[in-house]
Amino acid sequence: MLITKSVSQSLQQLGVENPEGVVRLFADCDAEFESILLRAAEDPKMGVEQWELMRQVWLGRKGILSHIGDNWLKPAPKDLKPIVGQELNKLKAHVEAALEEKRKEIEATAEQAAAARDQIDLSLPGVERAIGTRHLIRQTFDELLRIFLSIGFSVVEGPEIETPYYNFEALNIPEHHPARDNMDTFYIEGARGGHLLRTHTSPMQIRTMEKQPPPVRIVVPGKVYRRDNPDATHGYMFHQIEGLAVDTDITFCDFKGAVEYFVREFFGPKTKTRLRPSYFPFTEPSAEVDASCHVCAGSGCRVCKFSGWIELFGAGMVDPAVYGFVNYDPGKLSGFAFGMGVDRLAMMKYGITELPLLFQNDVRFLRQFP
Ligand code: 2NL
Repeated sequence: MLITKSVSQSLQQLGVENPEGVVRLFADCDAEFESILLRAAEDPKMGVEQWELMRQVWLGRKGILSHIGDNWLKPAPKDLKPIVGQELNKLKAHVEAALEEKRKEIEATAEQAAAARDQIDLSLPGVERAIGTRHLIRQTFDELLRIFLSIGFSVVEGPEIETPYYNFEALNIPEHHPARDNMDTFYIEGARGGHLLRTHTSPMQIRTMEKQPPPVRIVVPGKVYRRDNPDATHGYMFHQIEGLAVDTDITFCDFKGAVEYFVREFFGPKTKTRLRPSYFPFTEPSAEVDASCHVCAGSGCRVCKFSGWIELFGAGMVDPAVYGFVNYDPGKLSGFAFGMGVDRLAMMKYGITELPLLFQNDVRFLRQFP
């Protein structure tokens, strides 16, 4: 029988009757503890919890040493009691010391493992974070603004929610003009006095002229909204830059010169410009500005639909009727204005055929315009 199993019996039941027997019994007990300890130390399954369990088994309230106290020491005959007490204390001290040493050892190796885990390998390459780039539309805006700033225009911005007066009335677009149809314009429901999403950035030109006397030389960049059925080249929102120059001596030549300068700056110095007659309620005369195709230089290709020309934007001399709305004197003042779609210009310049690519934010697309 294992000695550790015999602790539920008394010395008398174990047949131990003299001091020598007691010493031998405790020596066997100690040897058994040693051998258990040795085997456990070599067992890879022994973790923190298993060692704690071992401590309970030996030193716990209902552990082996406690049983020895109850079953060997307490009922021992008077003459054996001192030696049993001595031996029990010796065994207890040994077990305590051995298990405590083991505990410290485990703690130390756990600390070492944690320290090893936390070691930073400074030779590893760092984490590179992409910082991103300006979106192609932003890049195009910046380029357009750079060109107009270089010939003396300033930049003005304003609200996307406007009143019909600034968006239509003051631009000489009367009440029943088809552009005001709610097929083309987003009206905001329930707004007192009626509000709408601006269909062009012109309202800001009107507001600027209302506030300041001529000369005026401004460009107005921003988002504008029109009810279109979305397809490869149309959305319900697009980016626009409109420009306005008003002074006492601005002629059609100034208009043409500014337009030609802009086209050469944006598409390259060899680009030719062509004006075609057009109509806008707020300009007279009005023109469509075409540029010679930057892909085939005018000889005809798919991009220009074999015409040699690409339609860029609409423009014209400001209709005198517009001055009437802002208290400018149409007898003394003249000027030109233009409105261009930024998305369209970006698509033409960079050979993009699908408008949605500009708004899907797919990095495979964006990466091509660093
Ligand atoms: C186009 C054509 C244009 C204007 C916008 C304008 C503004 C004022 C007075 C006169 Cl305050 N004109 N703007 C003039 C001509 C054409 O836009 O197709 N835009 C996308």
